[in-house]
Amino acid sequence: MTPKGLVLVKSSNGQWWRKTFRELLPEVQVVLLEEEGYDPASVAYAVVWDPPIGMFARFPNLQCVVSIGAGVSHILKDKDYPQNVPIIRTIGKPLQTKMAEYVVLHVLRFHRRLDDVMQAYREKNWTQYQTPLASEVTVGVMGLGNLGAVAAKTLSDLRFRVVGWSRRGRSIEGVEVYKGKAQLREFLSSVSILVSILPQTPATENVLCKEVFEMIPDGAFLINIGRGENLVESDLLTALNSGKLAGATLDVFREEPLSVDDPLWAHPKVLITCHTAAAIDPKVGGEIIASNLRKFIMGQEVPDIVDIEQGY
Ligand code: NDP
Ligand code: OXD
Repeated sequence: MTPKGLVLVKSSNGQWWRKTFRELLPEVQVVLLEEEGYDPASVAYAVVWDPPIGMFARFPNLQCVVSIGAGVSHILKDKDYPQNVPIIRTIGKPLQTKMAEYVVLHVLRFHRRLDDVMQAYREKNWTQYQTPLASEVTVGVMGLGNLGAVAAKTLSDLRFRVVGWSRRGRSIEGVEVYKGKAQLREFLSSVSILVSILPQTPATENVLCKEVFEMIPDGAFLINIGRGENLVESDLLTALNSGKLAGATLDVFREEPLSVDDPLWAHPKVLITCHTAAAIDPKVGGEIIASNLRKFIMGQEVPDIVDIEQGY
């Protein structure tokens, strides 16, 4: 079936997407946002990462938008986003595995005191650090969606005590689940390592703030992988400097790339990774996106449609 209308791509890697669609979805015609000479009214589908504000208003006949990634805050930050145009987000097993790997890596870094071990090694200092059993350590996972649920289950399989928190709650084997604001304090009350894999929505913005840090036991660690907008950076610095929090791993930031002047870079208790926790693998991502778009065009059921009203 030859679809009517163009597929518009907004990506820093537009030519790669053109080639990928030629191979995987040859029935569509691709234009890149930066190109000229196409009629905006003929754009029917958009495949985007970080589109400029106002972009969607230029295309009156859009039928769907595909996010090159699991998150959609880069799309919904546009207040004029046409609410009747469905958004398909991109996830899949490889992304879940990557995210779980990242979470395990950074939880174990804190749990097994890797920074101290590395320091002792550099000093040729024979210190045998004792660490508690995983079952004596509580890891809290905020956000139990496609990525958070798999990360929580993986930690539980490693024998950590795992508690999870989400808006509506859900059942995950080996995980004690709490839901909503009413159960936030109880969720946080025993957490030694807090992992946030929340989307950015109006309800989650600034959720990682002073009030939350005060609800966690002293000396806990934070890992933020969801979105930078969910964290109040100044509250984090205060909590780290006072010793309330013992350390943080941050993968996402309000402004990316993080400015070289940002105090987080130099903070001794902070490790920064550059939004790489579960960066989508281009080949796998291309295959998922081409398959989802084909399903949409053919009128078939498409997985991972976003609830635009909730923002994720
Ligand atoms: P999902 O949409 O599958 O899950 C989101 C989870 O967050 C759900 O459990 C949802 O609760 C919960 N949630 C949403 N709003 C609230 C709220 N107000 N209070 C409590 N819980 C809430 O998302 P994914 O798991 O696929 O991805 C999560 C986020 O991870 C993405 O939106 C993106 O920002 C980020 N991400 C980061 C990457 C990186 O490399 N750093 C890579 C990929 C994604 P409920 O289950 O009740 O609906
Ligand atoms: C995503 C991301 O949303 O990489 O997929 O952050």
